[in-house]
Amino acid sequence: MKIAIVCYPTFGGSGVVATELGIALANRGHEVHFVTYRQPVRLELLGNNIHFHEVHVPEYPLFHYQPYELALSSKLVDTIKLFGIELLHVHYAIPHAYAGYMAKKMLEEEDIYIPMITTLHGTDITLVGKHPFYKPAVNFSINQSDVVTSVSENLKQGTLEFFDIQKEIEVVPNFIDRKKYSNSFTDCQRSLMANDDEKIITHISNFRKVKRIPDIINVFYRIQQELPAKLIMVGEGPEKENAEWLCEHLGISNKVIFLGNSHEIDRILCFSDLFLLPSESESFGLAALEAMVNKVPVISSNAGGIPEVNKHGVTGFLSDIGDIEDMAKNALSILKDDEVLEQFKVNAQKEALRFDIMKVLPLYEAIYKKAYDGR
Ligand code: GMT
Repeated sequence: MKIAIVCYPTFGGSGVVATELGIALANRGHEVHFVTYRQPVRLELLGNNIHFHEVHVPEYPLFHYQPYELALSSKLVDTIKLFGIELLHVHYAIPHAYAGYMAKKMLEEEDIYIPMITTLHGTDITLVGKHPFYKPAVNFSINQSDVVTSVSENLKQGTLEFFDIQKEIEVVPNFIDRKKYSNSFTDCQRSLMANDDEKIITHISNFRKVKRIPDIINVFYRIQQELPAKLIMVGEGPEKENAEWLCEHLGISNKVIFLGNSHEIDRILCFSDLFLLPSESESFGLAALEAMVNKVPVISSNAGGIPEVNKHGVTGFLSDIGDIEDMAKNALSILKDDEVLEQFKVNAQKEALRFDIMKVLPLYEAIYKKAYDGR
Protein backbone atom coordinates (compact mmCIF):
# COMPACT_ATOMS: atom_id res chain seq x y z
CA MET A 1 0.00 0.00 0.00
CA LYS A 2 0.94 3.65 -0.23
CA ILE A 3 0.79 4.96 3.32
CA ALA A 4 1.26 8.46 4.71
CA ILE A 5 2.45 8.60 8.33
CA VAL A 6 2.13 11.73 10.44
CA CYS A 7 4.11 11.88 13.68
CA TYR A 8 6.28 14.03 15.90
CA PRO A 9 9.83 13.76 14.61
CA THR A 10 11.44 14.17 18.03
CA PHE A 11 12.94 11.75 20.55
CA GLY A 12 9.53 10.97 22.13
CA GLY A 13 8.12 7.45 22.12
CA SER A 14 5.26 8.16 19.73
CA GLY A 15 7.65 9.45 17.06
CA VAL A 16 9.96 6.50 17.59
CA VAL A 17 7.10 4.00 17.23
CA ALA A 18 5.77 5.74 14.11
CA THR A 19 9.22 5.84 12.53
CA GLU A 20 10.09 2.23 13.30
CA LEU A 21 6.66 1.19 12.01
CA GLY A 22 7.19 3.11 8.78
CA ILE A 23 10.63 1.57 8.25
CA ALA A 24 9.25 -1.92 8.88
CA LEU A 25 6.35 -1.33 6.49
CA ALA A 26 8.76 -0.13 3.82
CA ASN A 27 10.84 -3.27 4.35
CA ARG A 28 7.69 -5.30 3.70
CA GLY A 29 7.25 -3.58 0.34
CA HIS A 30 4.83 -0.81 1.24
CA GLU A 31 5.52 2.73 0.07
CA VAL A 32 5.76 4.98 3.11
CA HIS A 33 5.60 8.78 3.21
CA PHE A 34 6.39 10.60 6.45
CA VAL A 35 4.75 14.01 6.66
CA THR A 36 5.99 16.16 9.53
CA TYR A 37 8.00 19.31 10.27
CA ARG A 38 11.44 17.66 10.48
CA GLN A 39 12.99 14.37 9.42
CA PRO A 40 12.18 11.93 12.25
CA VAL A 41 15.20 11.17 14.48
CA ARG A 42 15.31 7.46 13.81
CA LEU A 43 14.70 7.80 10.10
CA GLU A 44 18.14 7.63 8.61
CA LEU A 45 17.70 6.12 5.19
CA LEU A 46 15.30 7.53 2.67
CA GLY A 47 14.88 5.56 -0.52
CA ASN A 48 12.60 4.19 -3.16
CA ASN A 49 9.78 3.32 -0.83
CA ILE A 50 10.51 5.55 2.13
CA HIS A 51 9.99 9.28 1.74
CA PHE A 52 9.91 12.37 3.91
CA HIS A 53 7.84 15.48 3.17
CA GLU A 54 8.59 18.50 5.31
CA VAL A 55 5.75 20.67 6.54
CA HIS A 56 6.77 24.33 6.38
CA VAL A 57 4.94 26.90 8.45
CA PRO A 58 5.75 30.31 7.04
CA GLU A 59 6.25 32.91 9.76
CA TYR A 60 3.88 35.84 9.54
CA PRO A 61 3.89 38.63 12.12
CA LEU A 62 0.09 38.82 12.24
CA PHE A 63 -0.03 35.34 13.73
CA HIS A 64 0.78 35.19 17.39
CA TYR A 65 0.69 31.37 16.95
CA GLN A 66 1.75 30.01 13.57
CA PRO A 67 -0.99 27.66 12.24
CA TYR A 68 0.77 24.26 12.03
CA GLU A 69 -2.49 22.28 11.60
CA LEU A 70 -3.34 24.32 8.54
CA ALA A 71 0.08 23.77 6.98
CA LEU A 72 -0.01 20.06 7.85
CA SER A 73 -3.47 19.45 6.40
CA SER A 74 -2.55 21.31 3.20
CA LYS A 75 0.70 19.33 2.91
CA LEU A 76 -1.27 16.11 3.42
CA VAL A 77 -3.72 17.00 0.65
CA ASP A 78 -0.86 17.77 -1.77
CA THR A 79 1.17 14.67 -0.85
CA ILE A 80 -1.81 12.32 -1.00
CA LYS A 81 -2.77 13.60 -4.43
CA LEU A 82 0.76 13.70 -5.82
CA PHE A 83 1.78 10.21 -4.74
CA GLY A 84 -1.59 8.48 -4.89
CA ILE A 85 -1.50 7.70 -1.17
CA GLU A 86 -4.10 5.13 -0.15
CA LEU A 87 -4.14 5.41 3.62
CA LEU A 88 -3.28 7.91 6.33
CA HIS A 89 -1.90 6.82 9.71
CA VAL A 90 -1.60 9.59 12.29
CA HIS A 91 0.29 9.09 15.54
CA TYR A 92 -0.71 11.25 18.51
CA ALA A 93 -4.17 12.77 18.39
CA ILE A 94 -3.14 16.39 18.90
CA PRO A 95 -3.19 18.00 16.39
CA HIS A 96 -2.52 15.19 13.92
CA ALA A 97 -5.97 13.55 13.95
CA TYR A 98 -7.55 16.97 13.67
CA ALA A 99 -5.36 17.97 10.69
CA GLY A 100 -5.84 14.53 9.13
CA TYR A 101 -9.62 14.90 9.33
CA MET A 102 -9.44 18.28 7.58
CA ALA A 103 -7.27 16.77 4.83
CA LYS A 104 -9.76 13.92 4.41
CA LYS A 105 -12.64 16.35 4.03
CA MET A 106 -10.77 18.52 1.50
CA LEU A 107 -9.93 15.42 -0.54
CA GLU A 108 -13.55 14.25 -0.47
CA GLU A 109 -14.42 17.43 -2.36
CA GLU A 110 -12.35 15.94 -5.19
CA ASP A 111 -13.84 12.44 -4.80
CA ILE A 112 -10.69 11.07 -3.14
CA TYR A 113 -11.49 8.88 -0.13
CA ILE A 114 -8.66 8.17 2.28
CA PRO A 115 -9.14 6.08 5.43
CA MET A 116 -7.49 7.57 8.52
CA ILE A 117 -6.04 5.45 11.32
CA THR A 118 -5.38 7.32 14.57
CA THR A 119 -3.00 5.80 17.11
CA LEU A 120 -3.28 7.16 20.64
CA HIS A 121 0.02 7.21 22.49
CA GLY A 122 -0.58 8.51 25.98
CA THR A 123 0.01 12.13 26.77
CA ASP A 124 -2.31 13.08 23.89
CA ILE A 125 -5.02 11.54 26.09
CA THR A 126 -3.85 11.41 29.69
CA LEU A 127 -2.17 14.79 30.11
CA VAL A 128 -2.88 17.19 27.28
CA GLY A 129 -5.92 15.83 25.49
CA LYS A 130 -8.33 15.90 28.37
CA HIS A 131 -7.54 19.53 29.16
CA PRO A 132 -10.81 21.45 28.69
CA PHE A 133 -9.15 23.66 26.06
CA TYR A 134 -8.49 20.66 23.81
CA LYS A 135 -11.05 18.06 24.82
CA PRO A 136 -13.85 18.82 22.32
CA ALA A 137 -11.43 18.85 19.36
CA VAL A 138 -9.66 15.68 20.52
CA ASN A 139 -12.96 13.93 21.17
CA PHE A 140 -14.23 14.95 17.74
CA SER A 141 -11.15 13.89 15.81
CA ILE A 142 -10.95 10.49 17.54
CA ASN A 143 -14.58 9.83 16.63
CA GLN A 144 -13.98 10.94 13.04
CA SER A 145 -11.08 8.52 12.55
CA ASP A 146 -11.87 5.41 10.54
CA VAL A 147 -9.92 3.22 12.95
CA VAL A 148 -8.60 4.14 16.40
CA THR A 149 -5.80 2.17 18.01
CA SER A 150 -4.23 2.50 21.41
CA VAL A 151 -0.80 1.28 22.51
CA SER A 152 -2.08 -0.43 25.67
CA GLU A 153 -5.24 -1.74 27.25
CA ASN A 154 -4.78 0.79 30.05
CA LEU A 155 -4.73 3.71 27.60
CA LYS A 156 -7.82 2.34 25.89
CA GLN A 157 -9.71 2.24 29.20
CA GLY A 158 -8.47 5.74 30.11
CA THR A 159 -9.66 7.09 26.76
CA LEU A 160 -13.09 5.52 27.14
CA GLU A 161 -13.34 6.91 30.65
CA PHE A 162 -12.42 10.53 29.87
CA PHE A 163 -13.87 10.96 26.39
CA ASP A 164 -17.17 10.23 24.77
CA ILE A 165 -15.91 7.74 22.19
CA GLN A 166 -18.31 6.04 19.81
CA LYS A 167 -15.57 4.17 17.97
CA GLU A 168 -14.17 0.77 18.83
CA ILE A 169 -10.58 1.20 20.09
CA GLU A 170 -8.23 -1.59 19.04
CA VAL A 171 -5.20 -2.25 21.22
CA VAL A 172 -2.04 -2.63 19.16
CA PRO A 173 0.93 -2.63 21.50
CA ASN A 174 4.24 -0.96 20.84
CA PHE A 175 6.96 -3.22 19.55
CA ILE A 176 10.69 -3.80 19.20
CA ASP A 177 12.69 -5.10 16.31
CA ARG A 178 14.80 -7.88 17.78
CA LYS A 179 17.22 -7.78 14.88
CA LYS A 180 18.20 -4.27 15.88
CA TYR A 181 18.63 -5.19 19.52
CA SER A 182 20.69 -8.34 19.37
CA ASN A 183 22.86 -7.22 22.31
CA SER A 184 25.78 -8.70 20.49
CA PHE A 185 28.19 -5.76 20.56
CA THR A 186 31.65 -7.05 21.05
CA ASP A 187 32.66 -3.48 21.92
CA CYS A 188 30.15 -2.80 24.66
CA GLN A 189 32.67 -0.33 26.13
CA ARG A 190 31.40 -0.65 29.65
CA SER A 191 34.75 0.58 30.90
CA LEU A 192 34.04 4.04 29.48
CA MET A 193 31.24 4.45 32.00
CA ALA A 194 32.14 2.51 35.10
CA ASN A 195 34.74 0.46 36.91
CA ASP A 196 34.51 -3.32 36.71
CA ASP A 197 33.03 -3.63 40.19
CA GLU A 198 30.33 -1.01 39.59
CA LYS A 199 26.76 -1.77 38.54
CA ILE A 200 25.30 0.52 35.87
CA ILE A 201 21.78 1.88 36.33
CA THR A 202 20.18 3.72 33.41
CA HIS A 203 17.24 6.03 32.78
CA ILE A 204 16.15 7.33 29.38
CA SER A 205 13.40 9.90 28.88
CA ASN A 206 12.48 13.43 27.92
CA PHE A 207 12.95 14.59 31.53
CA ARG A 208 9.43 15.89 31.91
CA LYS A 209 7.70 16.15 35.31
CA VAL A 210 5.66 13.03 34.55
CA LYS A 211 8.89 10.96 34.62
CA ARG A 212 9.49 11.79 38.32
CA ILE A 213 13.19 12.42 37.78
CA PRO A 214 13.91 13.18 41.49
CA ASP A 215 12.66 9.66 42.34
CA ILE A 216 15.33 8.24 40.05
CA ILE A 217 18.07 10.19 41.81
CA ASN A 218 16.71 9.26 45.23
CA VAL A 219 16.46 5.56 44.37
CA PHE A 220 19.98 5.63 43.01
CA TYR A 221 21.19 7.44 46.13
CA ARG A 222 19.99 4.47 48.21
CA ILE A 223 21.48 1.91 45.81
CA GLN A 224 24.95 3.45 45.79
CA GLN A 225 24.98 3.47 49.60
CA GLU A 226 24.86 -0.35 49.46
CA LEU A 227 27.02 -1.22 46.46
CA PRO A 228 29.35 0.45 43.94
CA ALA A 229 27.23 1.89 41.12
CA LYS A 230 26.91 4.53 38.42
CA LEU A 231 23.74 6.17 37.13
CA ILE A 232 23.47 7.10 33.45
CA MET A 233 20.79 9.65 32.63
CA VAL A 234 19.98 9.85 28.92
CA GLY A 235 17.81 12.60 27.44
CA GLU A 236 17.01 16.27 27.63
CA GLY A 237 14.10 18.10 29.16
CA PRO A 238 12.82 20.60 31.69
CA GLU A 239 13.69 18.52 34.78
CA LYS A 240 17.32 17.98 33.89
CA GLU A 241 18.78 21.02 35.64
CA ASN A 242 16.93 20.23 38.83
CA ALA A 243 18.23 16.66 38.65
CA GLU A 244 21.81 17.90 38.32
CA TRP A 245 21.29 20.13 41.32
CA LEU A 246 19.83 17.26 43.36
CA CYS A 247 22.86 15.06 42.58
CA GLU A 248 25.11 17.89 43.72
CA HIS A 249 23.06 18.35 46.87
CA LEU A 250 23.23 14.61 47.70
CA GLY A 251 26.97 14.52 46.99
CA ILE A 252 26.68 11.93 44.21
CA SER A 253 27.53 14.05 41.15
CA ASN A 254 30.67 12.01 40.54
CA LYS A 255 28.51 8.87 40.18
CA VAL A 256 25.87 10.28 37.84
CA ILE A 257 26.52 10.81 34.15
CA PHE A 258 24.13 13.02 32.16
CA LEU A 259 24.53 12.09 28.52
CA GLY A 260 21.90 14.23 26.81
CA ASN A 261 19.93 12.92 23.85
CA SER A 262 21.48 9.92 22.15
CA HIS A 263 21.12 8.07 18.87
CA GLU A 264 22.90 5.11 20.44
CA ILE A 265 20.38 3.86 22.93
CA ASP A 266 21.23 0.23 22.22
CA ARG A 267 24.93 0.85 22.94
CA ILE A 268 24.08 2.40 26.29
CA LEU A 269 21.65 -0.38 27.19
CA CYS A 270 24.29 -2.91 26.18
CA PHE A 271 26.31 -2.13 29.31
CA SER A 272 23.38 -1.36 31.63
CA ASP A 273 22.42 -3.65 34.51
CA LEU A 274 19.14 -2.05 35.53
CA PHE A 275 16.64 0.45 34.10
CA LEU A 276 14.62 2.88 36.27
CA LEU A 277 11.19 4.15 35.20
CA PRO A 278 9.27 5.55 38.19
CA SER A 279 6.81 7.59 36.05
CA GLU A 280 3.66 9.21 37.37
CA SER A 281 1.84 8.20 34.19
CA GLU A 282 2.94 6.04 31.27
CA SER A 283 0.63 4.63 28.63
CA PHE A 284 3.09 1.88 27.72
CA GLY A 285 6.74 2.60 28.57
CA LEU A 286 8.56 2.00 25.31
CA ALA A 287 11.87 2.90 26.98
CA ALA A 288 11.35 0.02 29.43
CA LEU A 289 10.63 -2.37 26.57
CA GLU A 290 13.79 -1.25 24.75
CA ALA A 291 15.72 -1.88 27.95
CA MET A 292 14.21 -5.33 28.36
CA VAL A 293 15.04 -6.50 24.86
CA ASN A 294 18.62 -5.49 25.60
CA LYS A 295 18.57 -7.77 28.67
CA VAL A 296 18.11 -4.95 31.16
CA PRO A 297 15.61 -5.62 34.01
CA VAL A 298 13.27 -2.77 34.94
CA ILE A 299 12.44 -1.17 38.28
CA SER A 300 9.32 0.89 37.65
CA SER A 301 6.18 2.35 39.05
CA ASN A 302 2.94 0.49 38.43
CA ALA A 303 1.47 3.48 36.55
CA GLY A 304 -0.75 3.18 33.47
CA GLY A 305 0.27 0.53 30.97
CA ILE A 306 3.67 -0.29 32.53
CA PRO A 307 2.40 -3.53 34.15
CA GLU A 308 1.45 -4.75 30.65
CA VAL A 309 5.16 -4.60 29.81
CA ASN A 310 7.19 -5.06 33.02
CA LYS A 311 6.22 -8.27 34.86
CA HIS A 312 6.58 -8.01 38.64
CA GLY A 313 9.16 -10.47 39.98
CA VAL A 314 10.01 -11.69 36.48
CA THR A 315 11.44 -8.90 34.32
CA GLY A 316 11.91 -6.49 37.22
CA PHE A 317 9.63 -5.07 39.88
CA LEU A 318 6.69 -2.67 40.12
CA SER A 319 6.11 -0.28 43.03
CA ASP A 320 3.48 2.31 43.84
CA ILE A 321 4.17 5.73 42.32
CA GLY A 322 6.61 7.59 44.57
CA ASP A 323 7.54 4.61 46.76
CA ILE A 324 11.29 5.12 46.42
CA GLU A 325 12.10 2.91 49.41
CA ASP A 326 10.40 -0.05 47.76
CA MET A 327 12.06 0.68 44.41
CA ALA A 328 15.50 0.86 46.03
CA LYS A 329 14.86 -2.37 47.96
CA ASN A 330 13.76 -4.14 44.77
CA ALA A 331 16.71 -2.80 42.80
CA LEU A 332 19.15 -4.03 45.42
CA SER A 333 17.51 -7.46 45.54
CA ILE A 334 18.40 -7.84 41.86
CA LEU A 335 21.78 -6.14 41.86
CA LYS A 336 23.25 -7.75 44.95
CA ASP A 337 23.34 -11.27 43.56
CA ASP A 338 24.89 -11.89 40.14
CA GLU A 339 22.90 -15.08 39.60
CA VAL A 340 19.63 -13.31 40.35
CA LEU A 341 20.67 -10.45 38.07
CA GLU A 342 21.43 -12.87 35.23
CA GLN A 343 18.05 -14.58 35.66
CA PHE A 344 16.22 -11.24 35.49
CA LYS A 345 18.23 -10.25 32.42
CA VAL A 346 17.27 -13.45 30.63
CA ASN A 347 13.61 -13.07 31.66
CA ALA A 348 13.55 -9.43 30.55
CA GLN A 349 14.69 -10.26 27.05
CA LYS A 350 12.40 -13.26 26.77
CA GLU A 351 9.31 -11.28 27.82
CA ALA A 352 10.25 -8.38 25.52
CA LEU A 353 9.99 -10.71 22.58
CA ARG A 354 6.22 -10.90 23.18
CA PHE A 355 6.33 -7.47 21.51
CA ASP A 356 8.41 -8.46 18.52
CA ILE A 357 7.65 -6.36 15.48
CA MET A 358 6.90 -9.50 13.49
CA LYS A 359 3.92 -10.10 15.78
CA VAL A 360 2.70 -6.50 15.81
CA LEU A 361 3.23 -5.46 12.18
CA PRO A 362 0.62 -7.91 10.82
CA LEU A 363 -1.93 -6.38 13.21
CA TYR A 364 -1.41 -2.97 11.63
CA GLU A 365 -1.44 -4.46 8.13
CA ALA A 366 -4.76 -6.18 8.84
CA ILE A 367 -6.21 -2.91 10.15
CA TYR A 368 -4.99 -1.05 7.04
CA LYS A 369 -6.52 -3.62 4.72
CA LYS A 370 -9.87 -3.58 6.51
CA ALA A 371 -9.97 0.23 6.55
CA TYR A 372 -8.98 0.45 2.89
CA ASP A 373 -11.53 -2.16 1.78
CA GLY A 374 -14.26 -0.43 3.77
CA ARG A 375 -13.59 3.12 2.55
O1 GMT B 1 6.87 9.54 27.38
C1 GMT B 1 6.75 10.63 26.85
O2 GMT B 1 6.65 11.65 27.49
C2 GMT B 1 6.70 10.74 25.34
C3 GMT B 1 5.39 10.23 24.85
C4 GMT B 1 5.15 10.53 23.39
O3 GMT B 1 4.04 10.90 23.13
O4 GMT B 1 6.02 10.39 22.55
O5 GMT B 1 5.35 8.82 25.05
C5 GMT B 1 4.09 8.20 25.06
O6 GMT B 1 4.04 7.32 23.94
C6 GMT B 1 4.98 6.24 24.00
C7 GMT B 1 4.87 5.45 22.71
O7 GMT B 1 3.60 4.91 22.55
C8 GMT B 1 4.69 5.40 25.23
O8 GMT B 1 5.61 4.33 25.31
C9 GMT B 1 4.83 6.26 26.49
O9 GMT B 1 4.48 5.50 27.62
C10 GMT B 1 3.90 7.46 26.38
N1 GMT B 1 4.19 8.39 27.49
C11 GMT B 1 3.28 8.64 28.45
O10 GMT B 1 2.19 8.12 28.49
C12 GMT B 1 3.73 9.58 29.51
